[in-house]
Amino acid sequence: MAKKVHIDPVTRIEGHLAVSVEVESGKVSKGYCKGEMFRGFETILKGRDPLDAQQITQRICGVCPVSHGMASVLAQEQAYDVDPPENGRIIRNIILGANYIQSHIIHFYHLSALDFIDIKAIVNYKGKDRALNNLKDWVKAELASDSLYPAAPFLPRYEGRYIENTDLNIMAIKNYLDALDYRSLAHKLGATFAGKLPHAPTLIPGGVTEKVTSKKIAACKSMIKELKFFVDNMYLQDIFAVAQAFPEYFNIGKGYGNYLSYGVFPEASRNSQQLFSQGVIIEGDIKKFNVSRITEDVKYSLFSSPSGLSPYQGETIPAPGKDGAYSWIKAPRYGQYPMEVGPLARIMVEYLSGGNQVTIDLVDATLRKTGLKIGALDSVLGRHAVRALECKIVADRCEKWIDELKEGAVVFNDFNICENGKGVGLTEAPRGALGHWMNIKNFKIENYQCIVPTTWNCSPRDKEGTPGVLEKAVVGTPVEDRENPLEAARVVRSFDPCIACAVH
Ligand code: NFE
Repeated sequence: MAKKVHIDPVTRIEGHLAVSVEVESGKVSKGYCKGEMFRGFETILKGRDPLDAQQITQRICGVCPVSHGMASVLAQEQAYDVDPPENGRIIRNIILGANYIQSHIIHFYHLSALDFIDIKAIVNYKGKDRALNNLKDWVKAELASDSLYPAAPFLPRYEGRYIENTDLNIMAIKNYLDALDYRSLAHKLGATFAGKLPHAPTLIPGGVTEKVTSKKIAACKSMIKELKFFVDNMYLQDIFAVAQAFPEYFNIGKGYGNYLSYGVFPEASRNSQQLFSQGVIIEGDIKKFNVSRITEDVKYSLFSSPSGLSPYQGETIPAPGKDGAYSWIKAPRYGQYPMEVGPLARIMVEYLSGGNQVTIDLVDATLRKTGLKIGALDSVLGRHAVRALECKIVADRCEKWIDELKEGAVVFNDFNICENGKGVGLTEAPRGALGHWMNIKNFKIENYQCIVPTTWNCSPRDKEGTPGVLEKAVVGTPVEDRENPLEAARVVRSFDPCIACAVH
């Protein structure tokens, strides 16, 4: 008989998520993904000045605000028919690139690594590193104390099999600590042109407000070099170390194999080539993306609006207590398909469409090194690995974008807000495909709808009863101990969920 197991709350993610699974014969047979909070940004935006949108929507999240600001200015640029000049485009790529780097670093080291690394190994540290000794002394003192939760937030944790090699654990813990500084450095890199971070005031329709100076270029060059060093020598190495210790996680966490990428990091003006291309993969076939195929279902979501609406007509009417509904996350679908979004989707679209050679070569080198086939990337470790590869691709490209900046050249093109109009801004946040749909009437926002990466990945069932991507990926996961469903939690974290965004 199936036994219910609740991971509630899912810790070490952004926002409030509960995942319930049914376990039969030691494996997950069903999964339910529950977004646990309503926020209401789409309602807040109604009736406001359209130019408020890129500032207000950035407050949806502190981790991917740049992407929300970008989606909002792209929607407005379509409505006002304006494009950024070259310098504006490149500055945006650098700010967004820096945001990817910090987001991927925090996801691996500070949110996911403790699924695999044994933090308790620190008590056996014998070296002279000051930070490690500080951590060791603190953990020992905590464990000897009568605190209710000693060594929180590292402990308590789901118990199970963690890395057993002490040196490997210590190396990863050292990188965990260093990653705090590198993440901060990535924010400094982005803030050089963002004005400040995490919420970037510089983003406006038509470009950015921050000018290019030789001093800023020099500062950015030195920061990106340091970040590249960390990504190449620590992040990628730690991912391979985890992969060697847990090879079975290339077979756990398989999704539908349907991928959606809107494309991101334009390499020339609007609708031109992008570092990561736009595309859709359904049942192994790469297809041209068609925005009109996107709709949202709410049968199992706590909203009273009808299912199947296009986001331009989308409604957000909360209905707490709705019969049969179990999540504050809507269920976006492409046609009838639940689509996986994120680094895996971007890399799969790029690889299968024969796109950017740098990406293809890096994926091929990784497959050679691990002896895996491309399909194995559709897994827990595959998602972690391609996120790290993507971090490298973005960091390397960022260095070149900095070289392409032109001191003193214009950073924005002027525009007029339209009296009536509409626009969709499609971009890729670190966690995947992000769209903002905006209707303008009498110079005010009439309707605003966001479909966010974690809304795609963590959706509940749709009107046909088809489970969302994470709900599908967790099925089949072996759970050794129902009191410690560590294996299922690893599947959940591989998606890097952000529920703050998903429930927006
Ligand atoms: Ni709140 Fe986000 C990203 C967006 S996730 S982190 O990346 O958009 O849904």
